[in-house]
Amino acid sequence: TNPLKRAADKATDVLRGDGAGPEQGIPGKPGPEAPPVAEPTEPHEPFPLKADQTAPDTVSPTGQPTGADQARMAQSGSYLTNAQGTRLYDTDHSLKAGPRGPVLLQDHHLREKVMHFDHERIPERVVHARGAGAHGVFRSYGTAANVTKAAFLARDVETPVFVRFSTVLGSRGSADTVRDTRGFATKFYTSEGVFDLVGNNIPVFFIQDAIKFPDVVHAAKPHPDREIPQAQSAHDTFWDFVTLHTEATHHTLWNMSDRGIPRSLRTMEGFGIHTFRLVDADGGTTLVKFHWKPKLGVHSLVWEEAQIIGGVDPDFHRRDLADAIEAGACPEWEFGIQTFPDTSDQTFRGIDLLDPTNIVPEELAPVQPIGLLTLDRNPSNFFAETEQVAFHPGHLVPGIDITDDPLLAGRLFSYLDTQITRLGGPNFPQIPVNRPHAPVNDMTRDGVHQSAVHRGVAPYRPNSLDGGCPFTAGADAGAFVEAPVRVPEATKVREAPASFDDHFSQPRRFWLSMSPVEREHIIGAYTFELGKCYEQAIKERALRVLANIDPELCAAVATGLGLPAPEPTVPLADVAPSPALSQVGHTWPTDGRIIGIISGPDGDLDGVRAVRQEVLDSGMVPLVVAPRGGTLGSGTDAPAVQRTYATARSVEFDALLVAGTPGIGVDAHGARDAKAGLPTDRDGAPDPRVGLLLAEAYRHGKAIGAAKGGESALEAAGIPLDAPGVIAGDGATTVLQELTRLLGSHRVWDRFPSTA
Ligand code: HDD
Repeated sequence: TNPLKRAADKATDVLRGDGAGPEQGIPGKPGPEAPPVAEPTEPHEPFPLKADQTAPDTVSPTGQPTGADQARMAQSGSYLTNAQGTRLYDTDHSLKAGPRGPVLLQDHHLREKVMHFDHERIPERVVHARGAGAHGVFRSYGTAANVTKAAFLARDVETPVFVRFSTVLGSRGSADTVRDTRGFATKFYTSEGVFDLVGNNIPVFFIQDAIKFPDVVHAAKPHPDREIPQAQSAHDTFWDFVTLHTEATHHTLWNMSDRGIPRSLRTMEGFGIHTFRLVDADGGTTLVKFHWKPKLGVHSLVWEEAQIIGGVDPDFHRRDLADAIEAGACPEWEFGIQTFPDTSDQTFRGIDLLDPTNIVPEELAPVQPIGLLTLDRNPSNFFAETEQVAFHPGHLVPGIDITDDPLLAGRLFSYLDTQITRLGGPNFPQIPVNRPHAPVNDMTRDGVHQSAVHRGVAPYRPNSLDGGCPFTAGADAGAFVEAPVRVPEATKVREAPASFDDHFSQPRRFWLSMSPVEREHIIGAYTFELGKCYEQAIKERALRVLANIDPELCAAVATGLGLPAPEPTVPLADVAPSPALSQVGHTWPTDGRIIGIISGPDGDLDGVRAVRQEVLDSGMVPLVVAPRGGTLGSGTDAPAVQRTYATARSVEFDALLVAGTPGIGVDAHGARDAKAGLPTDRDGAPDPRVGLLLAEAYRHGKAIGAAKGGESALEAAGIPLDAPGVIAGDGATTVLQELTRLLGSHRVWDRFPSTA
């Protein structure tokens, strides 16, 4: 149990006294029977400091170092105090004129406590408000050392990182599994300063110029009159914008694909999107695109799962990430770069590298691994770390520079600006999670929330009063020096280059690269989203856009909407598919996969025990699902029950195994057997919630197994025992082996109608 809580409970008990009035616990005024002083019996040590929370090199007014010690000050000592460090004897009652009398204005503790509470919320991020973060480490292979002088990319360098994943559209409290782009922002605390890679799980963007960002966000956010729908793109204003503004077509298509509903944050790719410029030690430059490749593979939910989870467990992704890290199944991504020569036209094989709606297929420019990211520590305080972390694409280090992508240019302005509103002033780099691990010696001073006490009298250059310090460094001493790139002579215009005008060939490549089942999902997503729109004109316009991607896609969605399919208005692009874009057809590790083992008190308990152990031994997670909580059966080795028929839902499991007879559980209200409400001709049928578990898992293409009589539960759920991915056998562990093999492909793809 939590020592903090125990101490707090004990202290409260002591203060309350046994039958004594509240005043009897006041220190110094003991009642006759109460102990004289409230002594917490198990004071806790200060929380351990985090390496990433060391502060700028400054001193406090008392000459004590701040920063590291300041972080410790956040919670220290055994006694409850006010914000000024004065100990409190009671924080549960306002100061009153007698127990039933009016509250006194002079209650300064009440005033301070409520004042702070009133200001606990800060503005949520205008986009990417819903997020989850984790600490980790980046280990560099050194394979990029020939193209960049960035110290953290040299061979075998370890750099602490903080990563924040997010959805884009929803508010802070919105559901995790909505159809949306996911943010993938990484803060590298390098020895040369902070480098932020502020990317997404989709390699292209809606717009080519940052000046359109307010438009796309206003269109995608809830309607301004009723503020609905929350965290959805399935509404008129979104589709109005993306069908009028066809440069959004490529990103929208990715959103409508399985990429828009990741299975887990641990199974998402990440992309830097823009083309960046790497600079080597001799000043040579290379254009690159950054990639994060998850070791567990790229996996998604199916749409029905995503919708169910939105209600059943809105924190699904956040919980999954934190649980995995806590269990030691630390997620890993390989960092990679696609490299391109830094030519004057900044194109590669005809693809404009400055257009952020373009990818370069991996078949044309392979992703070369340059390091490994491991997330191994959960934040200890969500607000302090995940909420207050502030990313900025302009946080660059020597060896990594920007290009003239017009989307990136606007971002360089926007991210600093937004932190001033969100974090209340310009000193947000001093917030612990934002502090660089390299020494900071800047000449910015003062401002709201200044927490450094700077030394010296001359925060300006040149100066003589501080001995001319600090000095500027040259490139040879680790300074960030902009790559001396030639800017073409030109006339000021508000225009995009003609090469930005092709809005359909890249989406067509994506569509052609999808497997049949992925195409079916895309058709389903467009049909759903456009079906939620009210305006006929928007649906018709959307179909005209789809016709320019592919007639088959357009016709299928048109059928679903009950509208005629229009003809393309541009010639269909002749592009080769990029197989790397498909998520289907690979085999992946099964680490961390969740196996639901369903059984009842009369089930195959030996089988449950054996399967549980094998699942654990192979790095997966067993969850025993049974009619009631507690243990399954009796005896010291009776398996513990993690989910009951009332609390389990299929969406949590990657595969299900029924070991023997599942039995009947208590209904959701705990009042009676679930069977009691069933018609008598269902007597002998398993619990209907087991049927729902199995039927959903079957519909969602999950591997399902049954052993020792569990087959009858499958049959009762209408699942054919000879269907693809359904394994029936006598030994539970033999069935498990087959299920594990199937899990390597993530789902039983053969079960989806389109591939039958
Ligand atoms: Fe942005 C947040 C990713 C274009 C303006 N953005 C934000 C976050 C991510 C991205 C992952 C959340 C960071 C966090 O976890 O704190 N944004 C992108 C990508 C873009 C992009 C990959 C295009 C390639 N963004 C973009 C543009 C603008 C912004 C063009 C403005 C002109 N983005 C912001 C912002 C946010 C933000 C308003 C909100 C909170 C924050 O910055 O710190 O400034």
